Amino acid sequence: MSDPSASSSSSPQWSSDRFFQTQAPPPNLSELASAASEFVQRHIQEGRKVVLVTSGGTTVPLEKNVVRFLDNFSAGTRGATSAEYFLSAGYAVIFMSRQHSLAPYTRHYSHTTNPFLDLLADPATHVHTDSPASASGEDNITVLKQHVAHLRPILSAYHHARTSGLLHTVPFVTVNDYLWLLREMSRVMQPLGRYGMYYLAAAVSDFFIPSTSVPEHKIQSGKGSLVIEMDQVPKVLKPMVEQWVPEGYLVSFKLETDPKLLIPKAVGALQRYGHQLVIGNDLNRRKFEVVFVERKAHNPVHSSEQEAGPKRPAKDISVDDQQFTATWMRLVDSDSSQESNSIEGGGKGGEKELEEDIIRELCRRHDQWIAKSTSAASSR
Ligand code: PAZ
Repeated sequence: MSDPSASSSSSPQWSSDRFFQTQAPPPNLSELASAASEFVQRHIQEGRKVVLVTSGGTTVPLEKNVVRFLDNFSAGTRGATSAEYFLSAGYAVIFMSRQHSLAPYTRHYSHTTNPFLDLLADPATHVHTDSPASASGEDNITVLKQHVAHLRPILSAYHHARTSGLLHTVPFVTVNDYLWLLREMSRVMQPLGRYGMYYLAAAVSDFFIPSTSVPEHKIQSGKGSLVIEMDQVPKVLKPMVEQWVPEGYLVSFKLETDPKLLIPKAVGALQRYGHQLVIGNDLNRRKFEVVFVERKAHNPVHSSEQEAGPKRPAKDISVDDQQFTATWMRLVDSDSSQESNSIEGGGKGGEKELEEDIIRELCRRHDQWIAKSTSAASSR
């Protein structure tokens, strides 16, 4: 396969209009849209804030009858974990995630970490003593005692999310489906105005293959090396901010592997798209360290609003006469919590999750965003 970065200069730039005019939508788009619309309308009536959480990686199929596809590393941990904290904070959540990636609550018992069957007693050796009817072990399967304390609150929260109607899931697989669904979910959430938040944590491919260039059948070997040309995915954040959900609070993520690029790229994204916040993370440090990059006016520490939460030291950045701030957030027991401009939010060995602090900060910023837009609207 050729290096996509080597060929990107010759790849045409796709506008989002051209993409949506020429690339097919997922076949079930209208059903997914009407189910999501019903969800949003219910929460608008109940006066609840709604957040769209995108999560997991997207694929780029190499054939229409897909045998092979390009993928990325994301398991959807960030998105699934964040969705749980948004639910605890009282949000209704549209969880738009890669099919079969991690999901809220069940993520605690994925097949690799904590395989579910490992939690259960072996029915052949375990005797139930509480009820004569189940003494044979045929009617009941028992969770091993040492796992009950961990499982119980997760199970309660899982059942609450299922029965309360606060969690709505929307699956995607390919990058094309992701883009169509992002536009559709934005349209559906548009009536929420400032009460909608958009938390884009999915790892979305930067490149795709236009449908006219995707072969129908399995690519055959025997003709030497395989060269794949990919086009750049259209930058949909721009129409999202300007047209789809202009009043919403929009948070994107930026992943880099070279730490030097993180803040400049995050600032570049804010300048290009004009949304509210970029959360930067390094591939290998993403579980315990992120950086919030935002316009100075959008950072509650720098705003004239009354401070509600903890003081967080933010580093000022000036680019092209515009003022930005970078605020690090770390789990305290990480090896790099020594820098002066950091939020210390962590706990002991793996118990505390960084997403708890991320979501708390976002809720605060979103509330401030709502208050500001409400007072701006009433003074018009
Ligand atoms: O899914 P995960 O928890 O393993 O990784 C999360 C993440 C690194 C994909 C996310 O935090 C992120 O940075 N998403 C945006 C990636 C990007 O397109 O730059």
